[in-house]
Amino acid sequence: MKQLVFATANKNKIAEVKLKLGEGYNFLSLDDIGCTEEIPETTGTLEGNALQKARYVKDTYGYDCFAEDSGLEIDALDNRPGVDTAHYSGSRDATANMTKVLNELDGQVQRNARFRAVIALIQGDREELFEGRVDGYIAKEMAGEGGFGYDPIFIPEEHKLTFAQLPQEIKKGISHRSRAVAKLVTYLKQ
Ligand code: ITT
Repeated sequence: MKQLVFATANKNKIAEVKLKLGEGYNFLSLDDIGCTEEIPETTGTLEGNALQKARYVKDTYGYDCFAEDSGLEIDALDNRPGVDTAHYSGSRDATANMTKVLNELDGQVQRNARFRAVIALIQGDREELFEGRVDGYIAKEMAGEGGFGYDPIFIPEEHKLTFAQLPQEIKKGISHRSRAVAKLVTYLKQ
């Protein structure tokens, strides 16, 4: 069976991806390969950071792997928080991050936004990128208990509820990550 490492420390991402990858691959996490250090994400783009993380794991540990970088891009904020999504307020605290976004959009009518995910896959010396996105807008206030990160303030355009209010099965069906993963899985099954 082929081995593939998912280079993320985010357990929510692992749970979302694991089911989809299915059989045929022995799926390993960073914990499984003993990688506990913080992997650098310093390129300034989602594409660059995803590649940077995957190359780090390939170069340091030797495994074929994929890494994902995702972020929230808000039109009225010139696509911020973007690559800074995970620690926009200066910490990784989701409530602090969402509060910063809501304050910056205070009084703003144009609230269009998107989640974007980029997956970088390295197998041997081949590198591939896969992108997924979901369009929507930023709610006026936080709502809902499900999901993680910015889910309480993101309303996907095909629904009237936030990702945190929607059943997680619906979120998983339309999320940026699931769309990027679907492309990855199609590629891996070819
Ligand atoms: P790794 O780098 O270890 O993969 P991370 O949490 O640091 O995990 P990112 O650098 O990709 O992940 O940061 C993306 C951030 O974007 C994440 O921490 C969340 O705050 C937010 N985010 C990504 N996908 C999301 C989703 O489906 N729902 C809500 N917020 C999300």
